[in-house]
Amino acid sequence: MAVANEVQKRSVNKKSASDGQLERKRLRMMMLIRRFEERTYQEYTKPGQRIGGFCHLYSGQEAIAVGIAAIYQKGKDYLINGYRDHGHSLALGMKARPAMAEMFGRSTGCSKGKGGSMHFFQAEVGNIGGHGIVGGQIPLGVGAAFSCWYKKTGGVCFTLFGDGAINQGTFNEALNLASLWKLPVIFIVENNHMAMGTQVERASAEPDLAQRACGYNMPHRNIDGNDLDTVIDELTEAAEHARRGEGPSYLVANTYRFRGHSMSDAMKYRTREEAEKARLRDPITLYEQHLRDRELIDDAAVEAIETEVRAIVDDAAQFADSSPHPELEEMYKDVLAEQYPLQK
Ligand SMILES: Cc1ncc(C[n+]2csc(CCOP(=O)(O)OP(=O)(O)O)c2C)c(N)n1
Ligand SMILES: [Mg+2]
Repeated sequence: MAVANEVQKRSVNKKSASDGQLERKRLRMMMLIRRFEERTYQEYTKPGQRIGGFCHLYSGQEAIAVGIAAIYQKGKDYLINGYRDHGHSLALGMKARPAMAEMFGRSTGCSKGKGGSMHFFQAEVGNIGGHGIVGGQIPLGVGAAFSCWYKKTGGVCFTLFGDGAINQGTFNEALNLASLWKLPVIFIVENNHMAMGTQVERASAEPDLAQRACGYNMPHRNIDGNDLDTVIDELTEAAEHARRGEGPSYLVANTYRFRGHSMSDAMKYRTREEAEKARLRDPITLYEQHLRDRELIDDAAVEAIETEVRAIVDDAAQFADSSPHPELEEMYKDVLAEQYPLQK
């Protein structure tokens, strides 16, 4: 796991409430995402499998989604993503029930059961998916940022993609235009160091992925994507830059995915030692320890959160399982959105 030029800017979040309520909320959200993903894994793999299709879990990368949510301005901002999208949707406020129902392909799901794991959307909060084509979302994110600029909304578009996606041609087109036109977009590479079974070093001629943005005349840096406070600080800076009209930034959030690429992955491309070492930097454990050091949380509080998120996810699974499948006539509906809700 090469993490070159890593900027470790852990700092105390000065804006947070002194009683730690905000911090506990963030820890809770990371724990909810983890629980949701682990339950999804169980539902996918157990006999009588209720979840089908492609499914990519976010376990290990939670600090990035929760860091974005900490500074995201609902009603103004957009978030666009690849297919590893459950965590971001939950962090932006999607309830576990419609999220799990979407996994089960039920009509009560966030995409009415027609999108599945890779196509979580929640248009009313600017969550514009959930995209299965690697790198396809990068220019779409620039388009959303263009609309923020054109309408002077003050919004920014958080555009997320993986380390594998930066080798797609769309990356070049999107970064160039965004910088040339100074669009309010934050490019966030979720660098889990693997694209399916291919390590970054085997796919990128320049393994320091921050260097990839050198030719686009925009701020670019590596950040510790497992440290929630660092993610928040770095994103705050990038968002202020964009909201001031100074254009895009490019952040490489270095992290690690704990599970396989998708559900059928024997993970022969990595050693047990590598995976175990990565677990030592589990973003949830790191943040929990950080809150303990600051005496903002104790055993009882952590246990209470664990119990709560378990109950939320159990309820979501029951809800999903008892929800109906979409009717056949639903098949051709929602294919084209004539008007996007935020454009009203
Ligand atoms: C255009 C395109 N090519 C290939 C694929 C198959 N594919 C799905 S995921 C993936 C790896 C992408 O890895 P990365 O961008 O690092 O994201 P991660 O899965 O690590 O989050 C590939 C090659 C695809 N979905 N789209
Ligand atoms: Mg990757």
